[in-house]
Amino acid sequence: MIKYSKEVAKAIAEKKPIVALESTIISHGLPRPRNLTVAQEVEAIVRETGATPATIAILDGVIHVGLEEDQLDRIANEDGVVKASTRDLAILAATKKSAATTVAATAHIAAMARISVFATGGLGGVHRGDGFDESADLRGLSITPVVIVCAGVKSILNVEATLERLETLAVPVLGYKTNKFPGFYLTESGFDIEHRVDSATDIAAIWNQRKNVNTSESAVIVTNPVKVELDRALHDKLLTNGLAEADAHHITGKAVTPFLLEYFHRVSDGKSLDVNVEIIKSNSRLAAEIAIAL
Ligand code: PSU
Ligand code: MN
Repeated sequence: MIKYSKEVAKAIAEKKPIVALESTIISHGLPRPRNLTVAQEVEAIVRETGATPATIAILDGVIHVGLEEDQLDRIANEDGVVKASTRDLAILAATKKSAATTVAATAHIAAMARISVFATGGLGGVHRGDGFDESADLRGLSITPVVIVCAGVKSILNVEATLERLETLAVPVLGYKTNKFPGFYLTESGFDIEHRVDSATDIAAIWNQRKNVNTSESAVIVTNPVKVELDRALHDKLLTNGLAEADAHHITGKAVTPFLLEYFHRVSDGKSLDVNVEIIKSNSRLAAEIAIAL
């Protein structure tokens, strides 16, 4: 069911470290034309660090693990590319449509391909507000064995409720060189993390112990705080106004996250975009180091 890129097929054959990368961030998280450049830069960072990048997406109903140049271009620029979660995979395969994969779907496919390390920007989680909206990323990570590197959960979410859900779902959360849960655009979200790790080897040691204690079925979340955060006053203003705007436009379901990210990037005149790009780059570098340590 999986089509591998030439580079990823070679890395598998040679048992080299591989890092899975998601594609919704490219198609629905970053604006054109910068989305394609960033996707290429992130792959380059993984290579420079000594691992092989495997950007995951669905093209014409086929699961791709690793994209050739023209395929990455399709994900970045084709209008018909939808945002797909795990539940959509069979539908896409049957209808031969193309889609970018969310954290949940990418982790699912990475596990299918026996890739254990995955880098993204910010996880999905429990949304703010009265309407019940919880990202499929949470349930997905509770049943999918991957190390996922992120900058926490997106700050547009209810971070406290998301942390509680991760506890309920028995998904371990580690702070990379920090005891504070990162806040995506912000270095700290205001919540603590119990478990700090200081190196890729620390993370590999935890990963390797899981089979001994029979907890190998879930993901391990590694949170990597962004070094230079978005101005806090600007962040809070964007958040309040962005949530009101989403409400006024009756944005619901899977459109909520792309809408809010686009709002942040547009209204901050690209300031939030620069931070988002830094997040993805830094997470990809750390993910490559972890893949090598594993
Ligand atoms: N991280 C980013 N930008 C993104 C995402 C993550 O920096 O666009 C995507 C991921 O694909 C994640 C999705 O799975 O947002 C969450 O969407 P939702 O809240 O609808 O589950
Ligand atoms: Mn949702």
